[in-house]
Amino acid sequence: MTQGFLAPSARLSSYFLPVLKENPAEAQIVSHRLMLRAGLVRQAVAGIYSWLPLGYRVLKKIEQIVREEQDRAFAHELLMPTLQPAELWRESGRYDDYGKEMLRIKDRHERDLLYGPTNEELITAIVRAEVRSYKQLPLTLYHIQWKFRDEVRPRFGVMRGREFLMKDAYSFGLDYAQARHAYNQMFVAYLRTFARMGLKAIPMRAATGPIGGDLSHEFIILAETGESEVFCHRDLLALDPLSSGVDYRRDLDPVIAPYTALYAATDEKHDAATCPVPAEQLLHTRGIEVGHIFYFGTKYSKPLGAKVAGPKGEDMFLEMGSYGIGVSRLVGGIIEASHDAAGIVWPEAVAPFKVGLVNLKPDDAQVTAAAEDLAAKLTARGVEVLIDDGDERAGAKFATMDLIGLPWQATVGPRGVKAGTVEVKNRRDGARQELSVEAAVNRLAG
Ligand code: 5CA
Repeated sequence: MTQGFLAPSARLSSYFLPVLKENPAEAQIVSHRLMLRAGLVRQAVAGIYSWLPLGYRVLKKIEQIVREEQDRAFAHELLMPTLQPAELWRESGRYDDYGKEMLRIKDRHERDLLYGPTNEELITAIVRAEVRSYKQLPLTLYHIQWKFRDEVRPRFGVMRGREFLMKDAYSFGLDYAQARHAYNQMFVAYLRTFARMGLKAIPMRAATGPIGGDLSHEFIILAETGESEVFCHRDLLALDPLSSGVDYRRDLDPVIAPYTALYAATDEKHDAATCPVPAEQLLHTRGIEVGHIFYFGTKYSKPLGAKVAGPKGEDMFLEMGSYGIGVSRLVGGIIEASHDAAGIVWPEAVAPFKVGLVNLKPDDAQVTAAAEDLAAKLTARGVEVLIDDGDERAGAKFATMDLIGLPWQATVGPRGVKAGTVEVKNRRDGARQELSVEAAVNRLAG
């Protein structure tokens, strides 16, 4: 369906889609190569990218799925700035701990600022100033904002960038029970979010690193080119989080139990000696971390003094967790999981357009009228269409369509116009069908 905030259609003759015929030498993994070749991004400087129109549409669609599932789980969206005052990070003790990964900036008054690598301190400061009573809890807030981490080795394009788009949520509860419920809500929201993007993301017990705390899960999609080494029970691949609805107010332990009951761990947590899974059921592979959730109790609320009056009037420090999704990393991750020799194969939910409409003879008035008519009928049905009305030869047009990976291709040419038909091709399985215009519209709008 058309997403109201994105243009419903575009014409290649006037679009900005700089595709590359050759593989760029600097790209080591397939998603990075394809993102450059399909004109999705261009590097500004190491680890920092501009999002070109086609790539930006994918980024926005991923962002929107993330947003819908956060909202459904009772998290509320806000927007914090990219720049933060250093004082807050001195309060938590992380200003020095974070080391060279943090980009430190001085303003004209010599005040220390930093480009946020994450937002625990800033959100805690907001909540400590406004939330005074246990009656205002529990509360989960999130934003989708650019982060900066001066990674030693930015690589693999948007997968390990220095500037990257993250969804980060923060939960505030009165006690462990509230904090744990918020953790479970995000656990389930993550399962649904990644499944909607056509991904199998497996939650794994993980180390907590600089965010801290003692309970954490990474959500990892399996891919040979992934940076993490992972071990998990094969049965995890068979679970489908979208097979039933979910009530986020209810106890969610039974919903997450099928996932947490099966063994899954990154190499940091895996121990071959104690691993309970028999070798034939253990999957040992690599993966891409697309999300990470943490419960860390009062790690930030205590040093920052974030407390509320409890039911008996006593001061209680807020019990917190934080929950990240790598929105820009997901663009690369989805391509790693879904491509073939000819190019990207977008899952429909995140495709920049649903249909690529190839006009084989733009200088033929009848063919062009038929192509325009089909485009108008499709957009009227809410289908996003990229119309190739350029004058390249047919082979080059089809190669570009395959490369950019729109789920469907519809071809209008002189032969079809005479017969009153359109050729419809599915990008994933390559199946082609000659359909009447009406049948084609119904198929593509279905
Ligand atoms: N504050 C917590 C949760 S909000 C946090 O920052 N967690 S994180 O460090 O694990 O990052 C969350 C997600 O951002 C990761 O799971 C990953 O998908 C993404 N991410 C982290 N670093 C990068 C990077 N350098 N490039 C692209 N994405 C990244």
